[in-house]
Amino acid sequence: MSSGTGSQAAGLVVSAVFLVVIVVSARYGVSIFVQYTRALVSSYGFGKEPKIADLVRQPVRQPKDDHEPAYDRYLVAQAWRDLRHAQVRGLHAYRDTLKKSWQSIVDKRFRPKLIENVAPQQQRKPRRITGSAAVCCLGLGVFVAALLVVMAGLVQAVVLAVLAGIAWVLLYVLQALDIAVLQARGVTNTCKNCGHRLFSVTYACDKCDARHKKLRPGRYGMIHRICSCGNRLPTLALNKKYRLAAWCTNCDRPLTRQTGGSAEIVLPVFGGPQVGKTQLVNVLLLALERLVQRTSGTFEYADEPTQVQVEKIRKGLDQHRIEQTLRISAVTGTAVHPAYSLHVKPSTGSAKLLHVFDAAGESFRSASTIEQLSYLKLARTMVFVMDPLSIDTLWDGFDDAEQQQLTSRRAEDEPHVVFTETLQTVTSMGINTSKLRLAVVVSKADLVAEKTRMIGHDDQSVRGWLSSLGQGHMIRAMDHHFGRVQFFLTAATTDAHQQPDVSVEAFTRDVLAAEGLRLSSTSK
Ligand SMILES: Nc1nc2c(ncn2[C@@H]2O[C@H](COP(=O)(O)OP(=O)(O)O)[C@@H](O)[C@H]2O)c(=O)[nH]1
Ligand SMILES: [Mg+2]
Ligand SMILES: [Zn+2]
Ligand SMILES: [Zn+2]
Repeated sequence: MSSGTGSQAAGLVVSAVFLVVIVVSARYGVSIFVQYTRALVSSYGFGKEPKIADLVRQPVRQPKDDHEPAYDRYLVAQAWRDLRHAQVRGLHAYRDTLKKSWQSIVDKRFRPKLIENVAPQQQRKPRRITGSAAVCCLGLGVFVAALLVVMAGLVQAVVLAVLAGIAWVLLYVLQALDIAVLQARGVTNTCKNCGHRLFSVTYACDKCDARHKKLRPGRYGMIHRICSCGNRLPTLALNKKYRLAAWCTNCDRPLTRQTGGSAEIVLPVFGGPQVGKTQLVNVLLLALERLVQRTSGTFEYADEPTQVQVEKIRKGLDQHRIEQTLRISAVTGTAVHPAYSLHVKPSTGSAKLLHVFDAAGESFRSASTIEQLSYLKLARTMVFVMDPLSIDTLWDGFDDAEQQQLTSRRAEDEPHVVFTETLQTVTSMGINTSKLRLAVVVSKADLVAEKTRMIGHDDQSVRGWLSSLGQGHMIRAMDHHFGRVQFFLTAATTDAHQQPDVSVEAFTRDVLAAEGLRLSSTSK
């Protein structure tokens, strides 16, 4: 036998041994890894016996700090709990399979079971050499399986992290999109109670009333979130979240229905005490309802108080009772009256949420109440009401009997005094009046009808009449400080058929048209 063939044979033996070692080790490694994978698959809810992780319920009905009463978004928390759960179960499977393989080697090779009724010398002998080889193969298999398991774990974590990253970017994209759409449509959130414009609003769950302070795409959900009660809430205006009841984040009082769903018109009505602001606003509400109906649009009170107030006016439509109702609301009102709020959807064009603020003239005089006039900053049009009876030149033209009769309805302060005070207040609030429209309403036209019989109700005629009464200086000041000034002469009364006077209707139509809400009956 040559040394050549000898070394060839040795080479063959080594190769054969090597192959056997590889095959046996691979068998151990694969069986461990297969068991690990099975455990993973069932942990993620697949297969015949799924064993998913428990959903962690959060007892967050009373949220603390910045926690919202809602479940975390899947990729924020539960996904990582699921991953951990799957890995733990996978590793248990790994350990159990390893134990079983070890036990079987021990049983077969090192401590073979005694066979009953067989003589001791004929019992199976321990085979320590092949046993040790099997242990080595098992060690190798375990090592390779460990590498695979670590890699599989890493891949899962990386995939999850990438998904979470994508979701995180998407959140901001969604948020930005929602804000952009709202801005393009001119949608804002104004509190009718405190007069603040709000950047964020508190929403209430429509099932359990839990308050959600940051209902937008975020850690609790993308386009929806699950409230702690299990109810699904939309997180975007695009998703109509404005249909939920909402609360002001500034004064904690309720916002009008569907705030944040349409563009808003903020209309402050100001002037001295007794000039006729409240009466004008009330008749304006009636006029608006009529205008909308006539042009086949839709009209809806945006909240209870507005509805109640209008019902009151309608019930007491004979003049005496109107005045009584008005007097009550005028007395009980503090510096800040909650606005009257209405949703108006014209037959053509987009819907608007209109807030009419009846600003008590008195509040313009006190620095402490000016704080409460923040809604003035939101207005594009201001309505200044003045009582013609308070112009001395006109008043002196009435005889004693007439004066006696009218005196209870006359405002004391002369219009130019009130206007100057108001202008000072508005300017001190940092409002640039040159960008604003000013609608000047000369009220109580019915009471001065005798004096205005020859005078038209259009802007130029009213200006001419007021100038003739010595008000030219005030008119020039108005034109100087405001962007556009338009004069109206109105009788805030209703006729025998409970219809508002045409003068208020014309005023309402013109002022709202300038605000982009067209309600002209000719366009029917
Ligand atoms: N006849 C008539 N009376 C009016 C008119 N506007 C206001 N009044 C009366 O003037 C008084 C003061 O009105 P009110 O609206 O309470 O004034 P405010 O203090 O500016 O809110 C009340 O007696 C009203 O009935 C009007 O256009 N015609
Ligand atoms: Mg009033
Ligand atoms: Zn809820
Ligand atoms: Zn508020």
